[in-house]
Amino acid sequence: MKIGISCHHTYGGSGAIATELGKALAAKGHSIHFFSQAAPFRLGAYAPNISYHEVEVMRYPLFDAPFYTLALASKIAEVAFYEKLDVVHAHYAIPHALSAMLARQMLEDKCAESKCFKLATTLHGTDITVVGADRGMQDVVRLAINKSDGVTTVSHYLKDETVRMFNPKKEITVIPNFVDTSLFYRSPKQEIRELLGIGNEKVIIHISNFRPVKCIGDIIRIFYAVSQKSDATLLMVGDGPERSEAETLVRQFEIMGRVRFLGKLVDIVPLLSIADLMLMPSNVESFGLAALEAMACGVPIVATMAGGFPEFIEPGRHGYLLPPGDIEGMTEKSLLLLSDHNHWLDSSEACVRQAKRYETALLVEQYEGYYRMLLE
Ligand code: GMT
Repeated sequence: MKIGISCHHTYGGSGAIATELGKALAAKGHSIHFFSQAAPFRLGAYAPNISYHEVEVMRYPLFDAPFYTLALASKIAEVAFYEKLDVVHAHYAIPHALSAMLARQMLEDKCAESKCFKLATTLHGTDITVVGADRGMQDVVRLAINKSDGVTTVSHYLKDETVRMFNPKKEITVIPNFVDTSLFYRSPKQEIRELLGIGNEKVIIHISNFRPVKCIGDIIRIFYAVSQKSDATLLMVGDGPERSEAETLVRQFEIMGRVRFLGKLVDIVPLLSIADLMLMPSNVESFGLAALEAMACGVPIVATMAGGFPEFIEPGRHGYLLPPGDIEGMTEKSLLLLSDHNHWLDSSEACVRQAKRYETALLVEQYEGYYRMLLE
């Protein structure tokens, strides 16, 4: 198949899933065309069957804000026509699904309706729960959903939320996030510990784009309480709007020596491989790709009973799920996992087994089947 993939290039789950999907489809022989504002952060080196089309936005003094949505639509229309794309897969409702919809309208006179590409849209989370909940954005998100030929969500939670908020015309299919366990597996390296100046203490990790939904302050509060009773280091991977407040909190708690802010990193496996626990106290999380990738590396999770987490994290088996904001509960469960080695080992092994149920190859097959269904 010839497939266009439109996604965010920035550090985040939707861009990661879109890029890994495209790379896996290309490896199976499909022809993949990525559309983005800059190279998606997980694209990596050249690979056969992959073309990346950078969307250039025209700047003109009259335009206050550049028209990315329109430039993306033009680019999709151009490539779809010349490359005869079968499917365009938009990741995140706006602007990607909307631009693809516009591209189709641009092609109306050029291709017969039956020959034009099918539009698949994957909703990832904040496109519904945050952007979609904004009154000014609701109608445009609804349009993007209803004009897609098919819509998927990354969890049952997100499907239910989408139905509740938008009552879409078509049935939504759930295709969860996935992880390549041939790349994400535990392989602890002493030199990584040395590089970070970590001795024998426990390692707690958090990876995200530090947006308000991630409750970054709660991570610092939980870690502070844990560090009063257990020798531990906290690795904060990623960057975003909540980082400086988190750094201020670290200074207030006087735990600067125990917390490392490492910024945005692409190769996270070496860090996950030395981690004993991942903290994800988000108040909204449609799936939680970072947690799945950590589980593949044998890292148990302490997260919230929110969104899609309960769909793949079984409390007591793969870590623990507590109500959002329950700092005390998350501290207690973190200490439990860090102090009981046999319990940690059982959880770590169960996490690896669970992650294998979300193997990239299995879920990529589901997407291929989904595209075929749209083309029939
Ligand atoms: O919030 C992020 O980490 C990025 C965000 C995005 O939209 O790029 O991630 C969303 O999509 C991921 C991939 O499907 C999901 O695993 C995340 O749970 C989801 N984030 C939220 O719902 C907050």
